[in-house]
Amino acid sequence: MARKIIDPITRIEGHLRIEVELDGNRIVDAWSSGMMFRGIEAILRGRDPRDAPLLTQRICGVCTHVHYDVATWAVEDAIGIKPPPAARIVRNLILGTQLVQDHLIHFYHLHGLDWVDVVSALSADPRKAQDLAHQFADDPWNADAKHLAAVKGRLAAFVESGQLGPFANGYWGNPSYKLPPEGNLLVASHYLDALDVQRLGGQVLAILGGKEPHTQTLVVGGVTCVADLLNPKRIGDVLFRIRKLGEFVRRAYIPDVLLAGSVYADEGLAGTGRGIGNYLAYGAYPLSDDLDRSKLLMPSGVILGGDLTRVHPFDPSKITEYVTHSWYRYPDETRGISSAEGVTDVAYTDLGPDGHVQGDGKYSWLKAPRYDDAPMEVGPLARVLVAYARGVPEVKALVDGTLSRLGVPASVLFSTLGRTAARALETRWVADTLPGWVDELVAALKVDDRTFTPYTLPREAVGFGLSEAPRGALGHWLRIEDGRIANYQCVVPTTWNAGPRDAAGNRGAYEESLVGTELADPDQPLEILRTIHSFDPCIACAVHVLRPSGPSRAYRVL
Ligand code: NFE
Ligand code: MG
Repeated sequence: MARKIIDPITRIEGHLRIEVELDGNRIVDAWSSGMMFRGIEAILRGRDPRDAPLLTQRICGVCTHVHYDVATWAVEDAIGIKPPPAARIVRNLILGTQLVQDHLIHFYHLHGLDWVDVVSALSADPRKAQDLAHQFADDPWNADAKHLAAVKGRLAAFVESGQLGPFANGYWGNPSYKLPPEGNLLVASHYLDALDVQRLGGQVLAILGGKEPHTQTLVVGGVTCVADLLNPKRIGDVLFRIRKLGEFVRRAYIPDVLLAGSVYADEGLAGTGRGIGNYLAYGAYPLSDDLDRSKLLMPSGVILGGDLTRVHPFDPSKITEYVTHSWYRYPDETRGISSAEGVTDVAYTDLGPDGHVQGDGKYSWLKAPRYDDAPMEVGPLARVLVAYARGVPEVKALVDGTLSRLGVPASVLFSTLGRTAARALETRWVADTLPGWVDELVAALKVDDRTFTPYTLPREAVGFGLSEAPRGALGHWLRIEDGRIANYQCVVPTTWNAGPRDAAGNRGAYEESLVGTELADPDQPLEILRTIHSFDPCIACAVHVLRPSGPSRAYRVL
């Protein structure tokens, strides 16, 4: 048995360390460690609850908007108000656009090169690459032979200069790369196109959100972008951009994932990277204006053991967090603590003396969230599976269409490839939905032009906000005492997926997904990157703690 460590894993946000135990080339055990230590939850104590949205948004600059959104819902939940319809729709539009932009960046710039060998693209025949593009799209994005020849020239210049820039240090030539040179050229070409196209998403966030990253037009009770909403030119600016984003998703992203799916189907069918098999979605994008947000675009639910015949109802009170293997202290570490009562008390131990994770030791700054005491995977695959199993027509059509196109059964979804494909399908789902929300907004404003619900802040209250960030289920819980925040807890997608073992020794989602994977070359652990990247790690989101340094309310980052 040999141990292998990848630290840090690149092309992600923050510092993630993965340690695996190998039996020959096969991974037999794995440990995921969040190695970054930050602070947000503790900063919020003692503050006005209305500060929570702006401060929690600073958790992360990647999912730049979601914490703002969820914190706003959480404070509104504590007050017992809902925003007017126009504000709800604007929030959906911002959240959805951010998801599309984030997923595009993820597939092309953070994950694509785990499937695509850019160096192999140099031996592609551009004319054949054009033909290949037409196999997966009627009207492929920017895929004529002349353009692809020019891209090939650009890539060759990169390589000849000896400065691969963003492509440096890849495991090029690894036998786990299976696309033909033409496929590699095509996706590499879209990699470059996506750098430009994703900006349209940022521009929509800036138009509706005032700025980007870190939008600023949400307030507890509603939104402040009133003038923009009533200005037809601004509405047109939004519509043009989200339509263009949708076009890229349909003509580049989906066909590129189909191309990859056709070549890597065996990996999916073998269940490589399957992981836990339990999936959790909180649900998101309220379509109704009742206080309970009873109608959602993305439904909530729990799938256990990969059983798509049964979706269990989601009950937020079943969420707890363990710290048995995390650098925190609980009075009783054999038990989890519910998010509403969450405790943040630092207990750093370092790893074992030999620099490796020790079996019973602490090894991560991430807590270990559990649902009904079971580990869960959250994210696009969880959302797509829950929606599919619940029979949401758009998702049924997208998933069934893709499976029949590739000639594979639904079981292929329970894999690294399935996780990557589900993200693409979800992007299409949301991108196709966004233009209709612009129409809904214009219509809603004609009936009711309120953008804000007045309220009185309670002295004592509890509340929580739940939604779906690009990487998965996101929740914020707060308790207000004497008009101030007494406790604030965030349980974020990457904590669910990247968290360590719990008291019973159950592995987290990253860890479980690696076990059983065979590495073609242990010195080039491409398969580990492929599976970990398929979750789209964000460690900035997953850890946010400070330690009090004394009796004053100053806090010191360790
Ligand atoms: Ni920093 Fe985040 C998302 C949140 S991470 S990116 O999506 O919430 O888990
Ligand atoms: Mg937390």
